[in-house]
Amino acid sequence: MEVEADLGGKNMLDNVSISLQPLSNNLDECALGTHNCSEAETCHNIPGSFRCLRFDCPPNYVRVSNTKCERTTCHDFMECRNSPATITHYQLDFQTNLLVPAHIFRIGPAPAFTGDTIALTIIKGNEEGYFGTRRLTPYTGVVYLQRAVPEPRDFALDVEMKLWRQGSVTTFLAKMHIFFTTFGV
Ligand SMILES: [Ca+2]
Repeated sequence: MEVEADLGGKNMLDNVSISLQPLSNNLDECALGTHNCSEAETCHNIPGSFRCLRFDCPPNYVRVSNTKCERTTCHDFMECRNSPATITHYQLDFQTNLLVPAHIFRIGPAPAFTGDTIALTIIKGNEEGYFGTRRLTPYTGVVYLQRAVPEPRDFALDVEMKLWRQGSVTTFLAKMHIFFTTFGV
């Protein structure tokens, strides 16, 4: 935007531009470096704030990416079948007062093969029954929100997926960090 003004014949305001800042509290503290997360933590920006998340791998797991741990060994049939082959962290942001029921994420093997069958179970973090699971196809399921979240709130949900493929069963664990915030303000 250019502004012209008559200042005694000399145009002092040539090429003045205006800058606009949205009137919201949506600063990205993670990008700005104003967060206080430690080296071992991952900064996650949310409207109005930020969170410091830890993606630690438990014993017997090795980190294969910033958000994923892989089991190194398993010793017997039951352990190999029932302990997660991988543990993966995900972060999701939603607005408070999302209309329910609402599918909040889809989960399934990638790639999926003909004959794959899954079962989903929320094994932690759903004590108040905000979430539910259902299968859409034999190899695709969703986690959905079934109770309204009226106030800003964080959830840490452990979702287990069991996959039956060619006669064997493998367990996968998704650790979901879910943030409900009031956008804008
Ligand atoms: Ca923020």
